[in-house]
Amino acid sequence: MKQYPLNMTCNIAVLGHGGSGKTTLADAILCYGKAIDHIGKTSDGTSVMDFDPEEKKRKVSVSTSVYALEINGKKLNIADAPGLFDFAGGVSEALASADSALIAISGKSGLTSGAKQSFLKARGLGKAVAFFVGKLDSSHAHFYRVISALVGNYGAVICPVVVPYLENDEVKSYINLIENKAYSCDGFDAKEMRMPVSNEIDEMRNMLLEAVATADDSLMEKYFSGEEFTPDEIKAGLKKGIAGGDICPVFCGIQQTGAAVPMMTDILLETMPTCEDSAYTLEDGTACKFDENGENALFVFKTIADPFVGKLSYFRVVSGKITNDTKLINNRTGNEERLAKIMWLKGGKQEDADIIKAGDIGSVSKLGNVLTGDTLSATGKVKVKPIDFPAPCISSAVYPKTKGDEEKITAAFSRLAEEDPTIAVFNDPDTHEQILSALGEQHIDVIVSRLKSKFGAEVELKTPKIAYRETIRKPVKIQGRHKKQSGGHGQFGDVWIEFEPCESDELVFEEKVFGGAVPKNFFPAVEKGLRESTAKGVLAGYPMVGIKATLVDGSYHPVDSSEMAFKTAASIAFREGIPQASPVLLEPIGTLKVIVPDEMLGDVIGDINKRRGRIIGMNPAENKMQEIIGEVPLSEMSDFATAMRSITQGTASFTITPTRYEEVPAAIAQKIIDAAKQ
Ligand SMILES: Nc1nc2c(ncn2[C@@H]2O[C@H](COP(=O)(O)OP(=O)(O)OP(=O)(O)O)[C@@H](O)[C@H]2O)c(=O)[nH]1
Ligand SMILES: [Mg+2]
Repeated sequence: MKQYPLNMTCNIAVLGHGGSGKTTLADAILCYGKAIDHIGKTSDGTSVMDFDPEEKKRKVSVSTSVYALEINGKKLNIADAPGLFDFAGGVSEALASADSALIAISGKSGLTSGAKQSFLKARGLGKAVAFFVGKLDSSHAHFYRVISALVGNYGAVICPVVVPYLENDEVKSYINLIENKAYSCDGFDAKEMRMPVSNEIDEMRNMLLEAVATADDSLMEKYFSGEEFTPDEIKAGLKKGIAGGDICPVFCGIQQTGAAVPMMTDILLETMPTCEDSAYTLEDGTACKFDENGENALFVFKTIADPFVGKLSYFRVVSGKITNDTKLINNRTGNEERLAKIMWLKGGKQEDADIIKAGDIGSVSKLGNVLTGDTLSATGKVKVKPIDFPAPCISSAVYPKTKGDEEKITAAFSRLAEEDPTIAVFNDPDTHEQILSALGEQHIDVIVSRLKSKFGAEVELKTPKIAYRETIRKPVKIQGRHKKQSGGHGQFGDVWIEFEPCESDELVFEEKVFGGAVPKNFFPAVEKGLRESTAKGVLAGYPMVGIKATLVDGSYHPVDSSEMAFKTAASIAFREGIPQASPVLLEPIGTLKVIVPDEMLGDVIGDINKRRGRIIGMNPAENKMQEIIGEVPLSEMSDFATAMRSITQGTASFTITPTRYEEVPAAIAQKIIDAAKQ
């Protein structure tokens, strides 16, 4: 592969709603660029971008793939991101590698939540955005409905560039509004036709001309004097407007056949920001230009863990020129890393590279201590702003299918978590379960499947146990007496204990013994007996909290009393006293914060109420969203992520932070107690 200057290199992330046709679009562009010889089908596993076995099996993209392509004398890296929210980590990675985003919208499904979220994410990172309205061959696809929705949502930035001419809702030709010419497209072949007469198309062209006039003062003058723009002027205006965020060009076509894809690709290559136009951000917020002559530095935006091939790190060079055997220092670890063999990315394959320059993307294997988000540089001082990944929001408890596999599973998890920063695996100290947290049920399913296929570790999933606790509500005074005569030495311990509620997780122990009724040296044994007893509550066996125990009286035997006997006496007092002290079950309560679009507020509040949640407050948030703050019992929240996704089509995000314990309502408590007794 040749070397290209910054202004001839361009990295585009393909984003959009699940199933909107992103991977097929990426394949179509690759095929037009002659990198592959036919447009693959994700539905039969023949796409070069959906190369992962999990993607072929599920027929959806699961992670971001990158392909380096030489086209029209330029270098284009395409990053095809997954659309399903479960795999949203891939969107963050794709955007971290790209100068701009191409959002695929299905002409049939329209401007859905996934496309809107892609837009917000891309613009939030300051990336230029273009839209491709595809699948125009499917019945009920309607380009002009999508245009109205885009304008309705984003206003004047929406700028049609290639639009269809429709007769009876069928595409008769594609209009290149820059040239003002019509083409009939058969796959990649385009034949010029007579320009149709259509008010709709005139309106689209006016939108384009207005947008470019607004982007450039000199064009504005020309526009008002009624002069026509030349195609080159329009393209220059587009380039300026797109880079400044004032224009989002809109294209259309059929990705499966390739119709109108060449027209879009050619225009994108001329008008979207190149590496020269875009910038990267350092951790301190400074924006920097990509610079081939600067210090060698690269940013790792994705990692693949493979038990056989080893680790593969995807990187974008931010400055300098990386060659084989370049040595760089990792800013996070301070370790020197040698990049033995650098490669271009070709979907699931790699191609050896000699030099990878600033702005461009490559990969390198076997950097054992390097993680996604790391910056490697000659001095080790460069630190690119880390990627903002979505936080895991759904949890499962993981049990090995085969006893003895625990270590293998833990090792495999840590490898998978290196590959996927949206996974968290930890041991719950309260329930002693291993918990896997991720972005959704399909995400967890893929992780479990990869554990098996990549690491030979089989696991079973369960709903995580809830860390209930028990406490008492009223004081009680009780005797615990332990007396045993078995042949020679007997055992004797006798205590009177007052139990009462208090504000402490740990048992609070005091003694108020008069006249040596219980000798001092047995106090620790009494305390130990009580403390050990609190580990298992009397109702359902959950740890007891909020108890104060005072040793007030007792008696002893000069020969038969022992520490063991007093410990046993104390535990008898506990076992008999606590059931009389109105024991109750406590459940963990968390603070819930949900960000949700205005129009879905009612449905989300309804769902929270159904889960015994309480709404505490509401605040307006950015982008026509509201923040709901509430308190919820954690036991009701295991499927909250799934419910939110279906109620809000994946537009809501939320966090739950455990805060305190509260009494479980009686009817529910009884069910928990009954379940514990089984
Ligand atoms: N009618 C029609 N269907 C298409 C076209 N392109 C893709 N599809 C179908 O749409 C479905 C999804 O296509 P993909 O390319 O996998 O979509 P995607 O956006 O990459 O999906 P995810 O990555 O899983 O979100 C597949 O069944 C394709 O066959 C098209 O141009 N026309
Ligand atoms: Mg895909």
